[in-house]
Amino acid sequence: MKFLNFLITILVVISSIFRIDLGYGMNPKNKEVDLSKYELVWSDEFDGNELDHNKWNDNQNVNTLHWGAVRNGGYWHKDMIAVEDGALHIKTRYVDEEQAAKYGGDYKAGWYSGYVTTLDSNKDDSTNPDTFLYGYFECRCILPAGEGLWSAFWMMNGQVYDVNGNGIDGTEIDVFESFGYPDGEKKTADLISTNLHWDGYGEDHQHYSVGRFYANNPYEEYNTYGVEWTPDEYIFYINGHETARTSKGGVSQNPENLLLSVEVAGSNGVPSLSKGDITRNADNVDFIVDYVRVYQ
Ligand SMILES: [Ca+2]
Ligand SMILES: [Ca+2]
Repeated sequence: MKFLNFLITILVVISSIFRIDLGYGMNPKNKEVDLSKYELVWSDEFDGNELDHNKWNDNQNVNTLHWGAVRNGGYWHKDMIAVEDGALHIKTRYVDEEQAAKYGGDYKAGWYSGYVTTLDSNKDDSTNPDTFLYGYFECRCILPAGEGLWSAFWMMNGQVYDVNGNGIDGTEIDVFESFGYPDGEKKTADLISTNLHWDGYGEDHQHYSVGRFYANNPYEEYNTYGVEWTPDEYIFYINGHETARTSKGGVSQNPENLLLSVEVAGSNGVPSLSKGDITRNADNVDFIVDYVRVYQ
């Protein structure tokens, strides 16, 4: 029995050192992204003092997605978007009744975060397209270290809502989604999730979980998360190392816009404590994005 305990201890130590998959998630492979066939065609290094509105739209009320003020357990508002110290910050803050009243509309006291999208940014500026078709898309970021917060780097287009039995017209490509902090256990906290969605979000909704993958201390350190999107497949990367490849649903053949977002777990503006007590950790929590780069 002593020997068995010893053996189990050794196995757990070895698996944690080499991060062998014990059923929670997978490590990136050794295979690295090959950028030699690509050129950097678009990027935002977030070097200024404010969001570049030629590149990004940060107002959910003035773009064609029309997602409105309420988003799951919180609210989305452009006041949560800032560019400082060479990075985009999508903040999560508690907004009181007085401030919410100033926002008007559906805004109420609660937890606020935000999103930015290339969709419906300055349309007259051809050097900053709203959408992209194929290429390598990479984001370097630190995830927001608050329970119940859900950050993501993703792509989609309006055709994602069209139901036709495949994702060829449009697929929501979730390069990474984070919702594991701290989730009680370190082994899940370091995992990000990669997903595809197509055929809308109603009863015909299709979802493919590409996998859950280990990043390197993602709530405290910068990691890069990327997808190589070709006409034939999606290949996902963490820090330039391949995590998975798939063509599930049929690869999207239409241009898609980029998004960076933070959501609060819950519904109707009320946080879900089952997903973690965000009031314990969310104060002054930022999703920090050093850059977004597009290679084609
Ligand atoms: Ca479809
Ligand atoms: Ca930067």
